[in-house]
Amino acid sequence: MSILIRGGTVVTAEQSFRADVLCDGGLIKAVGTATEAPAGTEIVDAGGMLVMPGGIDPHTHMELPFMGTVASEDFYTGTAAAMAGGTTMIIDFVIPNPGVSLLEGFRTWRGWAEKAASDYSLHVAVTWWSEQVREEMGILARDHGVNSFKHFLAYKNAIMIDDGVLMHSIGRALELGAICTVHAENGEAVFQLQKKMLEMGITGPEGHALSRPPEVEAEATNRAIAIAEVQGAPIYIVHVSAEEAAAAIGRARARGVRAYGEVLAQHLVIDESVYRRPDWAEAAAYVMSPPFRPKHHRKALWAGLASGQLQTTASDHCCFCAPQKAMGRDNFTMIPNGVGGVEDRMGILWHHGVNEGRITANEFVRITSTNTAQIFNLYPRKGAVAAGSDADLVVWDPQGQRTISARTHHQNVDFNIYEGMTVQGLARHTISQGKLVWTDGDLRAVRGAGRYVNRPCFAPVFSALSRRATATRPGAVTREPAAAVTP
Ligand code: URQ
Ligand code: ZN
Ligand code: ZN
Repeated sequence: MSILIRGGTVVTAEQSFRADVLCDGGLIKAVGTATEAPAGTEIVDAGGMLVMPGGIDPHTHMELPFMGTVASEDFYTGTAAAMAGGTTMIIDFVIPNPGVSLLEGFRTWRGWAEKAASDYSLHVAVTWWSEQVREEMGILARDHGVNSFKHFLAYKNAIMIDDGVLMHSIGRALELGAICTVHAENGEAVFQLQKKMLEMGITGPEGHALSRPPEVEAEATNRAIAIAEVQGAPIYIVHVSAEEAAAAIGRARARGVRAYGEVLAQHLVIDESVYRRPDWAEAAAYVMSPPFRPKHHRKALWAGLASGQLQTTASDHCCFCAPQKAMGRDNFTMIPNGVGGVEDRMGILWHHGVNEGRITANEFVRITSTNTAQIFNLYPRKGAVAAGSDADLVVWDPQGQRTISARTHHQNVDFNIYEGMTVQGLARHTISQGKLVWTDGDLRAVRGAGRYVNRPCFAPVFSALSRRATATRPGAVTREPAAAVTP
């Protein structure tokens, strides 16, 4: 079944131009004007609208077992909601408990993700270290298309690792040509601040923010960068929320370190006042880590995205309904950390970014799709509007308006952190694998239609590093991208 998207303006990370887009067999076949369409082609009228690469969300946690419960959104409902918002691929996380085989964890998550409605891939978390972990990282990289490994410097007594594990893992990833990503908060400091809050009688959601000040994020960000830098390795910091952390990434990049930063849409528009809402459930719904910050942090995050100092945007979609959040009714440290947002990321970024003149439409594409595709070696299969790329596209209506609400969203969670916000700019049509999956409010997601997408490692740079290590102090290491990712 072929689709011709006609009359729109194609917007890529590099340029905007009038063109029709012909899709067939799950791929983009032609981008140009006066494109002939085979008989039976479905026409999508994109007049007055923009045709962009489908969003890629590099940070989601569908059906994550966490803090004694399981996230309420599963891989089917979560990818369906994502497509309703213009996102056509997610990268989720395998998070094995310490001592559990990474390969076993990977197989478990692959089973859960079978129900996905859109394409997806999986980062794998290193939550402990041994020769077995070293070995399994190699197997995952070589045989299962894993080129990114996650590390939590927070969540003490659960999945938090120490600097030794991070040092080993970054070194191993470098050998493989994979990249390490980090949740950067000093978990020991958080743990002790949590105890202090409780001893002071602060048990509500406000204690969550007070126990995770920007300083604990900045410290861990600097530490993660340093542990990568001394090995000449790249590093990717997830959910950068504090200006001090953004600055640490900017300084590292200026020194030639290949450091990347990811910003969550919610940290750009919601501030820490939510934790002071009188209704406990309303405040607890916003408990996530890093927490929402005072407003002044936003400026640095937007500036980082507009300047290229920060590269990607995500949702960190990790949903818990009110009864789950209520597990921490008397003790904020028991409130499952996580919020939704996979459906609203693109609309929030377009409205507050492009409409308000903070970023251009091309930068919007860069930070919602293309940069993620390039960093995780999915490009140009994903994150591009070009012949031969996957037909994952969004027809974006810059005039369309909608008011965000849990009453109308497609996410499987009873709360929407953007409740009541009106945005101008929305996905009018979403095409996944060359099929219309969302059109004018009609969601046609198919359970299990999604594919696991391999992400080949970059050429191992260890040899280059060892050459450099003898000649000079370890510094920036260029990552020669592997050959174009073949569908
Ligand atoms: O830390 C994360 O990224 C996961 C556990 C989701 N929860 C959160 O609060 N960000
Ligand atoms: Zn995290
Ligand atoms: Zn996360």
